[in-house]
Amino acid sequence: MTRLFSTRRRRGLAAFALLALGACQTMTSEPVAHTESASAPPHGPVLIATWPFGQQATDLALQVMQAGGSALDGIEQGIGLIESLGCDGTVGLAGRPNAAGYAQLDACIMNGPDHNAGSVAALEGIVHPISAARRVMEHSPHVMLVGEGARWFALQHGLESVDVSELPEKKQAFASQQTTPPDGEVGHDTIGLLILDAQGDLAGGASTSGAGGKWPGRVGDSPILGSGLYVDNEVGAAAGTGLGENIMRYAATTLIVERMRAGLDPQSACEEVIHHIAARDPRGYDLSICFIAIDKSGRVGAACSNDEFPYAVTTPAGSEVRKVSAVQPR
Ligand code: SD4
Repeated sequence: MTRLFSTRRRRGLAAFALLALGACQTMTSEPVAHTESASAPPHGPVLIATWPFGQQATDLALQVMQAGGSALDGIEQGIGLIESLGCDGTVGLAGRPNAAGYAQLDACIMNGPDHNAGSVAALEGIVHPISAARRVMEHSPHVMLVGEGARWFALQHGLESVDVSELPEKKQAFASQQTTPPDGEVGHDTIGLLILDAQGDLAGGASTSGAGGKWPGRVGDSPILGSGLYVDNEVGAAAGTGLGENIMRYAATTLIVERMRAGLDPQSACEEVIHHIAARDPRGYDLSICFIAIDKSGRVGAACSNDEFPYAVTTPAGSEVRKVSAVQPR
């Protein structure tokens, strides 16, 4: 997976201000065996997120919930923190720009108990896309808003924004080149966060700036329900990260949840879906895709097609970054 950990641009965006958490988490542990699946503690939430920086989201989300917030509050604030920090140059407005030189952001949120969801794509100049997604879910009759309409909606709901007056010029300059944009894989990651709360209900969210250098208007898997995120309150939830084009063509997180419904544990479900995609895709296992999943009993799992994959797991009993090796091709 093409990921550039060294570039961290921070633009001093107003944060959810958990300054104590400081910089983006990058430490990882040794890979864990693929059969690993944590059991839920008898009481209390279980949280899982993509990448080492996801631990800051899971830790904050747990704090939010322990202070009386809902799982959705945990999702919004946990992911919002990563959007503010610009971790890994791949989430929020500090994420890598598209081929025309500006950030277009994707985000999605889904609530288990009422199977409701909200999503925004190709959003420009809004600091917290995850908050925009939640507003779409809670304050619109729709599930997904994109581009100008998504920005207008976010502004109507008072969400924090930055000046986008230079964007028309950038768009014009890009359009006037009349060339095909380069292939857009110069580093990308997503914060995906899944929560099983103390009542046994599930929720999930995702946010990303998408693939650096992507074509303007390109939408990845993250805001597409069933691709980058899916939650079924009867069964479990899953989130994806990696090259969205290789996730969204297979509705991959729906497949993971359905495999859990059929009886697989989250770890096996994530692995099986990578095998499923690799068996059909001309790229085989060279897919650059990774998944996390959680089931209704709090078991968690993760798998990645062709790279190591660190992810964060937090419960009231502790918080750690785990790592899985790439799945072994069949
Ligand atoms: C996308 N899946 O937009 C996202 C990016 C990502 O690791 O997660 N990369 O394709």
